[in-house]
Amino acid sequence: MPYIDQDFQSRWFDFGADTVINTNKHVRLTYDRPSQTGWLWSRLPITSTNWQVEFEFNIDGQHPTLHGDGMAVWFTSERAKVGPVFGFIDKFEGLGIFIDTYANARHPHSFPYVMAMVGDGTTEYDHDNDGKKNEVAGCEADIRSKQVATKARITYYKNTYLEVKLQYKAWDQWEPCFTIPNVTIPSVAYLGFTALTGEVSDNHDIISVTTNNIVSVPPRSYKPSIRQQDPSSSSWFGLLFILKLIATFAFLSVLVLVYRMYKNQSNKRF
Ligand SMILES: [Ca+2]
Repeated sequence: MPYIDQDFQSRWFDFGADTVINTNKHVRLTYDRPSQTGWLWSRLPITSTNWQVEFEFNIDGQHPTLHGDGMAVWFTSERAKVGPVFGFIDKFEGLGIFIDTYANARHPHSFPYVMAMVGDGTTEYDHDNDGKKNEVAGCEADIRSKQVATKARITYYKNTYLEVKLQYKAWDQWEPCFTIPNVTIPSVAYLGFTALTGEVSDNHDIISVTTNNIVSVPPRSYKPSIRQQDPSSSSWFGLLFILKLIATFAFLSVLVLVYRMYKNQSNKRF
């Protein structure tokens, strides 16, 4: 899975701050070092009405008990800015889903904690309380340093609901995290991934990102069952298939060329 081409560019995403790309391995938003922040943002906004975003990530570090601060997934009207909310700006407009690995305050639930905040462009993130004032929905999820690949699947039906499921216990076993009814994301929203370390730290990596348009209507209950995905669905990092197509096309072109040359030479004989 090549993340970038030979010019160190990705067609769909760009990255900045402390983000480092290890080609064919991951996009590392932060190293396991203090005071790091990194971002990976889609260059273009999400245009489909209903969609599903699935991404594989990895969070791990050296320290057995103290680690943080966590990472975030964004669907916001702004992009590619650096700030204090898991690496993105405060008072953002849109949806933030935070994978919070460090408890700034005491809570009845454990950490890591995955929570959603809908920003209106003016509300501040309740930093000292791990966003408790802003929390729309959340779940506990033991997603650090797992043997199984850790993934999140976010399904959005406009004005209907948004659902987050996580894979971290077993392969293809999706744990429901939360469903938010009647959530609206800005009509022009960019997809972003950011991470932040402070005094405590972790490696925060993005392994892959896939987006799909959903063309079927949402079911009445909040349990999506059978979905059809339209053929234009895109796998932003899954460029291997396209590369294979290009390679096949190039191979065929060479064949045609050789055949023509051969034919020309044959014609000259007459
Ligand atoms: Ca926190």
